[in-house]
Amino acid sequence: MSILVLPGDGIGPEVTAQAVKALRSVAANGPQFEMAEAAIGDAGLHQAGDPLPEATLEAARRADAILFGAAGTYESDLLPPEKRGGHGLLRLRKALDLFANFRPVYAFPELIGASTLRREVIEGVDLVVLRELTGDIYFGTPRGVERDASGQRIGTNTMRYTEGEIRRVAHAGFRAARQRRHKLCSVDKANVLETMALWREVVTEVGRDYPDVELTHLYVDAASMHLIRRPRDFDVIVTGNIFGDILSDAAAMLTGSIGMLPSASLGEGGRGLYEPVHGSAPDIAGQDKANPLASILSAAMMLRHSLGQEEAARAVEAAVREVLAEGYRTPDIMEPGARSVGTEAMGDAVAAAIQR
Ligand code: GGG
Repeated sequence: MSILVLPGDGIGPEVTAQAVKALRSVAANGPQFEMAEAAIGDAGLHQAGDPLPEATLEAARRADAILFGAAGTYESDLLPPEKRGGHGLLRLRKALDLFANFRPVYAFPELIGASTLRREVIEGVDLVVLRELTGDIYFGTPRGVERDASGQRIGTNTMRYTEGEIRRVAHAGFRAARQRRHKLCSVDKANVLETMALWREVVTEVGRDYPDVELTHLYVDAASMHLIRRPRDFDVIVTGNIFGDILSDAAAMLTGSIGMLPSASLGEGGRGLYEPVHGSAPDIAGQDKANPLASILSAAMMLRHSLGQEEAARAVEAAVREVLAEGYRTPDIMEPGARSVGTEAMGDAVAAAIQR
């Protein structure tokens, strides 16, 4: 089983190192992995002049699974698109056609006290945001910045989805709902945007193949309100690229911190890309402050979905629960009376718990 590790930028390398530690701990008693590392994001730009170097893409195509950290920094965000670290990640997802990004939002009972939201709202939250990942305003053309006749700059992006792109992610959503509580909520903005009217029409058509799944529709504005007001009512949410990006960050707060949210980006084959939902957080990079649990939980998703190691995946998830129950907390989830630890110590604690 081959794993390509792409640590990336900012806190990416720190949190990914802890996930690798967890995988090595798993391998000590069980499945063996071949791990290789490559550059992406600003790191790719510095090393090979490209945020997605050809060698990295080739290695990604060969690997059974990819463990990704984070890409981009504030500095590169202001450069032309081909020089932005974050675009290396977008290009990688697109090149591998990883269109279905599953972002589980689970409120660990041990962390209810760490959340700033009321206990009665978040207790029992267990939902999945399924974000379409290879279309939408992120990739639609025309795009760019140009000048009009008066010399004023105009920025353009285009929200675009083909019927086929909507259909395949809708199927992924219905299949996921079938594995869970049989409820799918499709989120769009069909009252204003043509692209999203098509989205709603196609999801409704696909829904006829899944009579056992209860399908509902919400506009994204209403969905963001209900997600905070009554999150337990949601099971699987399927939505487009930009709405999924925003809604999942909001939903992260139901768990206590965005540092708790893992993700799996899957295509039609078994290969997947696994990454924490959070970005590179350059403001806390190199300070041993970042929460590595989202990265470690992403490694658990990788074991389950791409490597066929269900038992190992459960062992990693159980280890995370164990360290939370023991009171280990990074700064983002700190609460009175807990054991304050940094990135490394949290990774060590999880690796040790996997051995027990
Ligand atoms: N680990 C997630 C990450 O690095 N995010 C930074 C980024 O560029 N994200 C773009 C996106 O997810 O659409």
